[in-house]
Amino acid sequence: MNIGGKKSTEQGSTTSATTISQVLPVDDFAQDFSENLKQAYSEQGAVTVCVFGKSGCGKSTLINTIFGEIVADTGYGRPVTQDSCLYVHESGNLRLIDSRGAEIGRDDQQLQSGLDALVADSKADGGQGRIHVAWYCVAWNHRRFEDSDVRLIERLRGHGIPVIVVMTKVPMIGDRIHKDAQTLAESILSRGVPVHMQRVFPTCALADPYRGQPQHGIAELLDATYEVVPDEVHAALTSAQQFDFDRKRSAARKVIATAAAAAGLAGAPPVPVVSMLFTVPAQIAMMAKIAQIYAIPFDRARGLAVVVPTLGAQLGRVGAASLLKLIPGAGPIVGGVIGAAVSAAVTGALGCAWAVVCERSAKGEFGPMDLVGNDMLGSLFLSEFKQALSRGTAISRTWNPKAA
Ligand SMILES: Nc1nc2c(ncn2[C@@H]2O[C@H](COP(=O)(O)OP(=O)(O)OP(=O)(O)O)[C@@H](O)[C@H]2O)c(=O)[nH]1
Ligand SMILES: [Mg+2]
Repeated sequence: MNIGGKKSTEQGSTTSATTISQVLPVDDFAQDFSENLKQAYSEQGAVTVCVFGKSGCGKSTLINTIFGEIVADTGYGRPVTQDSCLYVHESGNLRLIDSRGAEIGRDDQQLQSGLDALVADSKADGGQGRIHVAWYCVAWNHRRFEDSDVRLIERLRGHGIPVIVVMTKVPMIGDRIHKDAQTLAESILSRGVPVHMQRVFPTCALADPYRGQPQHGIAELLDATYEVVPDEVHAALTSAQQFDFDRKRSAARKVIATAAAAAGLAGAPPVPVVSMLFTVPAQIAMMAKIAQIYAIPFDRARGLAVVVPTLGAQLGRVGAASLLKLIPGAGPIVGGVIGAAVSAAVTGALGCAWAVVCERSAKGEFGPMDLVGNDMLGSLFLSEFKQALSRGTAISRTWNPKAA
């Protein structure tokens, strides 16, 4: 039950900080967490998205809106072939192929040979580099959809790649898109191109408050992307995208519920309070998976995870039993031991509090890691942990950081 196999000697319902630091050695925790995190990242795989569109049509802006500012503007990526205009950018959970600076119509030959090279590569390495979806971007005000566009889409489909046509920078009033955008969408579809759902997805990735233009269409594009990519890369897509946090929360809830249920079973024989709190390997695996869902970079996740030993130390001061009284129906902690229901609630609360830390970090609320105050992080974590505990064993179902 204990991290690093160390045995707890704690018996009473309140314990000293020294006892907790023996039960929960910081170094052992960091080591175990790092190993679990490495495993979570290596198991997740990557989703491959290929983005086409004329120069300046808004590809990078769209990519940044959905995946965060990871690749599109700064990284040049690896050219697919010599003098290619397709670039491959790779991060843990995302492989992005950007037709940066390419002109469809002018660079057709290069684009097609780059595409063929990518598909051949992916077949050579057992389908690992398979392209899961192509976003074919057309700016609403280009007003033309040419034969070369049709040819490239047909080539993509010929390679078995689902194509989503994205119209970019589309002005909208109320729920009506600009009539010229509507006309262009109709003319694209009249060409009979084999595109997803036989529809065009109008988007505006960047709101323009001066013109009263809202951001729109991004959620629909993301939903369509989930529909076309294979199930086995949904987890990677959920981790990679930084737009729809409901999807991340829902994935985290599942991980928390599974770990809480397992802790309930594992905790069935009563165990000492503090050793139960944060020492179950399944809890560490749960935390690693949640960090992966929120795509927290490895070093940052390790830095943030110090909240757990910090909470252990805080509990040493306030007394673990007083905290466990927050759990509805927990009853008295007899002889410093707790049973299945409390184990499940503690694991659930730990997962919920950690997911809040991860979500706020992913949204950039904490700033650079060296400026993150451990006190601030520690008190956030403790407060979330308490709130989650007081919601009881059903927390994993009801947890929603927006409401917390
Ligand atoms: N208002 C508004 N401007 C946008 C939108 N999308 C892109 N832009 C602007 O259009 C310009 C070009 O956008 P990029 O995202 O760099 O275009 P790109 O397709 O990546 O261009 P290349 O990398 O050269 O092929 C930038 O000034 C963006 O700010 C949008 O949805 N709304
Ligand atoms: Mg670009």
